[in-house]
Amino acid sequence: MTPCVLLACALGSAAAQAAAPQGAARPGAAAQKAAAQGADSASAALPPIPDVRLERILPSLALKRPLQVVQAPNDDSKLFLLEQAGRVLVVDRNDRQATRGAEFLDLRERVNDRNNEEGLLSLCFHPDYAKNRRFFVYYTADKPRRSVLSRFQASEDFSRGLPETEEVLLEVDQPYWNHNGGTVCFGPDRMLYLGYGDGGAANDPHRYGQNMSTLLSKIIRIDADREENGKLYAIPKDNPFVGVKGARPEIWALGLRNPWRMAFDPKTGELWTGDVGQVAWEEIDIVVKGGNYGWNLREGAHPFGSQGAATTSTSDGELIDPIAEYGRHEGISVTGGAVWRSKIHPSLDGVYVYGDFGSGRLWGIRHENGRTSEPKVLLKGGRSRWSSIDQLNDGTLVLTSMEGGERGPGALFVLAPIDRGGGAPSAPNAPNAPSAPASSRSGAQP
Ligand SMILES: [Ca+2]
Repeated sequence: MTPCVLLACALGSAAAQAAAPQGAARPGAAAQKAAAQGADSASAALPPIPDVRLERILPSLALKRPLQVVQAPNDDSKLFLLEQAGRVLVVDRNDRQATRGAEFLDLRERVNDRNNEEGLLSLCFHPDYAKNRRFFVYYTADKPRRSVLSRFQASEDFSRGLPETEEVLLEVDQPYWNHNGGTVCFGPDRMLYLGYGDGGAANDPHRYGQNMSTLLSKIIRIDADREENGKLYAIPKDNPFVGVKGARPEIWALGLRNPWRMAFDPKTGELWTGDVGQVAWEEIDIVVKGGNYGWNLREGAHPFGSQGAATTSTSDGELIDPIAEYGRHEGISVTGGAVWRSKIHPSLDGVYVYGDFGSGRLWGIRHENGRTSEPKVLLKGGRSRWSSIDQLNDGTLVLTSMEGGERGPGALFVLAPIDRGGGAPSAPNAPNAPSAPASSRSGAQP
């Protein structure tokens, strides 16, 4: 198994990419997509995206391969930090002295994190967590190799997640170690969404992308508050493929290669994802009900493979191109982000922030009322290895980096706009953005 074939983003390409010139933003992806949809692509009609700086938070905290930051709906003060090996730590978000988080959950004995894209990948709390103490976890396990979606309950004082309360909702066999997708989250409709990758290897060898009998390569939507047919979840009646012969009724959207992070915009209800490409194009998608995002017929907004050469639709409908994409001169493995929705720094309101795990580049993009802005490069690159970008309860974002490589300490950042008008900065003590050359990075993506 050659890593440069298997990973969307191989180590080999990471080195090559590091030598490539930074800064040459590829124009036109968003405009091209918008034009294809007949939308008004004029960025000028949308508010500008401000320049930003990164501010480190919890600077003394020791983290090992941090993968996600989430908050419980009943507590804005704490951050739950996922470590890939299977631990969840909890810390006060403003504790600049914190060196260790308190352990909320330890699933290391159940989690298989042997390979780069395996491990404890995502956690989300039930919207009624304050009442039912329920939360959901997505991880990879072994013997057999599979991905697991489980429900847990917290202790009565909410200080601990209780491993013994695990109830497995869904297990999906994983043929290979990579492309496990990875985000579980509730939508504004209180349904539970989960993104699966194509099962791994290269080229989607089993052609799961367009195969409706598997959950691989799909985003699913289930009702986690009802049980039916002997399962711990129910199928929402308005799911797009209910009653379609041969299709799993859990499916909400299809044709994703490896949706690494997805998030709802709490204002518009739109679901955004970053879908990791194979060798050429990383993409950002807005996921709609029943949407087909093209894999393995399309990579980004381009044909993929012999069958994809002239394909823009299937018998079931159009293949949906991304609203933004970038090539290997800008990065090797996209990390989908989230939309800023906060009265804190209103100039960022509505900006979707996403990054690249390999190059450390960071972008912002707007998409409103059918119009899409050009992506703006917020950070050209550096030693940050963006593993997750998550929205907190207050609508601000936390950016998680595995910087430091395999055994590095990891780091967490928040964003602040840079005031070009000469006024006081909106947030003090910015320790600044990472500045080491991109070539110093090592390791591979989650
Ligand atoms: Ca696609």
